[in-house]
Amino acid sequence: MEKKFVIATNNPHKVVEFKKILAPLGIECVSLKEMGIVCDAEETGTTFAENAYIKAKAVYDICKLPTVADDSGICVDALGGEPGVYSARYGGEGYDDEGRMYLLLKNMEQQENRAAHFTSSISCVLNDETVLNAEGYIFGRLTREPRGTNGFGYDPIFLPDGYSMTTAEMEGEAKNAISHRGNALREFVLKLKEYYHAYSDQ
Ligand code: ITT
Repeated sequence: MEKKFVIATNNPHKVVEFKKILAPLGIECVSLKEMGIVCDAEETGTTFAENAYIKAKAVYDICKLPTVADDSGICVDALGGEPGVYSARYGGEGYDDEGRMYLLLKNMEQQENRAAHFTSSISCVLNDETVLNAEGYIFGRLTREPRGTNGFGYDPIFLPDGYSMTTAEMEGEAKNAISHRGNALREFVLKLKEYYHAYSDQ
């Protein structure tokens, strides 16, 4: 089974999470930085899955090594699923992660329905013929104030169902055990194993 993957992301927080989630499953992750690859593919898709594939394929085309990408975001029920695939670009230019988080809180000020979920779509370009996909979710609600300094992005305002801590108050391992990215990557590894099982039986 392939055990080494290039991680097609420019987000250093994702790199840390990929490594922590996949190392115990026997998979080594190598970042773009470690590979000396510069690639920032334009995310022209309208779904998480499309954008994940665009990012993985762009890096695979450069290095021809098994490559995995994540496209993710937070979907808020009261906002009809926004910011969704536009989570990293919410509010347009001029906002950083913190600015986007406060913008979301502001846009949610009048809303009593705080339900939200994160989605992570994983695309793995394994070779010229094979692409594996997986998706994971975590459901919860938005707080009214940021809490915690771990994680990134919208973590300080996301309270998972059944927990009293935001994902930014959790230690990395606790977040990864229940997160959208953790769930998607664990499904991806199952699919990878199935693929190699079927392949080795042929
Ligand atoms: P790459 O495209 O290079 O992977 P990115 O950060 O731009 O990096 P996305 O396009 O997938 O990645 O945008 C995802 C955004 O959704 C991210 O910037 C955060 O704002 C938010 N997000 C995704 N996963 C998150 C998580 O686990 N915790 C908090 N916010 C998250």
